[in-house]
Amino acid sequence: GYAWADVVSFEPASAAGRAVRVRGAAQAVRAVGRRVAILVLRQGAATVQCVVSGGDGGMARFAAGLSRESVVDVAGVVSLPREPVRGTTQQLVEIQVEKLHCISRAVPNLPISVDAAARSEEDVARAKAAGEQLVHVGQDKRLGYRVIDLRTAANQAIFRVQCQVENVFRQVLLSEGFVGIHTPKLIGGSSEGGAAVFKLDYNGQPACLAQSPQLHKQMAVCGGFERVFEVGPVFRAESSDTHRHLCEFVGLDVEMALRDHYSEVCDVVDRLFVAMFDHLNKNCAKELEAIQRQYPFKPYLETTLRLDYDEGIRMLQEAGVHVDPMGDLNTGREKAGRACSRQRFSIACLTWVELNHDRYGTEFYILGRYPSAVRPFYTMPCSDDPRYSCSFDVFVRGEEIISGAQRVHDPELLAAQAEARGIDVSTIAAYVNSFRYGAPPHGGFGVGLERVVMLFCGLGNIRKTSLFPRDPRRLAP
Ligand code: ATP
Ligand code: AMO
Repeated sequence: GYAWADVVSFEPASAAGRAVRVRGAAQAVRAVGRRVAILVLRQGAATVQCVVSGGDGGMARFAAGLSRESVVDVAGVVSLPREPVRGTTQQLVEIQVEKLHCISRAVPNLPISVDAAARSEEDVARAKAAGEQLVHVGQDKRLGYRVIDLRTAANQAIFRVQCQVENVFRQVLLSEGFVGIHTPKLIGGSSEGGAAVFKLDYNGQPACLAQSPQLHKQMAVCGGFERVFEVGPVFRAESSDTHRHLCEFVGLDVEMALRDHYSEVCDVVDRLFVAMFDHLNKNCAKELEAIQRQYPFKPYLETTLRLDYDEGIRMLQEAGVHVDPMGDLNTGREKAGRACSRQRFSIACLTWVELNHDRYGTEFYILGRYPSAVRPFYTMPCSDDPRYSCSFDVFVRGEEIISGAQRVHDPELLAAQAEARGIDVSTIAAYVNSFRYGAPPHGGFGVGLERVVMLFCGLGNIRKTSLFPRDPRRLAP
């Protein structure tokens, strides 16, 4: 009999001569003469060549007629090819097919081909220079047929890397005594105070989809949990299409009791992300290589740099870039970026990335002590100068991946800060009141999972790191 086998686990030495049964997608089929067909079978990111021959050529003709991406079962014997097979992940083994069944037929004219979706910009440019016509499939079309698009080697790798990011986040925090929680996503008011909130009707009461677990993760700390984390969906009614905003993303959130200073939160960020990048470089080398083949990027530099906002502004000014010392560095940067529409980053942002890279040899940095005016209502002002706040943002390659801060745990100050920002305090009364029954000083941070993967892998567009992205226009598939 033939034993079920996985393509990825074939070892040339032990697999040769084994009678196997394999189910996979017909990635490519071609006839070789009248009696032989070559079928490339794909399972996940692994591919193997199958040789269909023998008899009167009937099975080879059937194979050659299979539509690409049809799901097929082959049964046969593993053999060692005379030369390494080109274009498959299993180059040192092939299968001599004895039986072939089509399990599920794909339509003959696929809306996009996996080959075309897997092409790098360089491949297309090279072909064009050589006078060849290679179809380029745009991102929008690829996302429209995401089920096919996800089958490329780079996409298979991106979501394996994403899974590792989430896993390291949990493992490191669990090892530091944090407890995982789940907060409600249906809430009575906006948690970030911004306009970007999805409103809905909750059995007759006005309600919102949570813009972050902010209020309830703080309430969990008030509830006696010293250190909590959450992995869950975050909803933002973003109205403009950017390369880094989604309307639904996966939030990795942390909240913890503080002893002295919000730098205790930065310490957790530091340990967590250095461990994470280290883990990815060590354990996801194959995946990173597959991503790099389609989307080339520079290797990551593994140290963290910590600077205060003022120092960052000063560095930029010394480099001759004009920035408002009390304005939002992020927003200012974005506005400049928008003005020159083909350029993703402004001069300030590019200069900032280069300054840190050249002077400190890193593209990963924590910028602290932001001006209070550009931070959310729940942020603790600095005790020495309330124009500044106990807050920070974390950047990878010049773009934000994390926001964090110490929170106000005095209910009167909290209500006053909310009101000053035009928030109706009655919509967050339960939250404000939870600081009336004894509340420890605390702080935390929020990370966007898709942004971490996008920036770590240098992917340039957040849609690439969301399985089925929800952007301002896209609600399907
Ligand atoms: P983040 O979560 O990164 O802090 P945000 O939602 O708080 O982002 P800001 O960084 O304050 O937003 O930027 C303000 C607005 O500028 C965003 O809502 C977005 O619509 C727009 N924007 C952001 N990045 C870009 C960009 N690269 N190009 C054009 N517009 C952008
Ligand atoms: P903030 O609004 O900065 O902070 O969000 C935290 C992190 O979430 C990611 N992010 C997004 N990712 C994809 N699409 C979006 N539209 C989007 N918006 C934000 C970013 C960002 O750094 N409550 C605070 C966090 C805290 O202080 O604990 C908050 O939500 O990676």
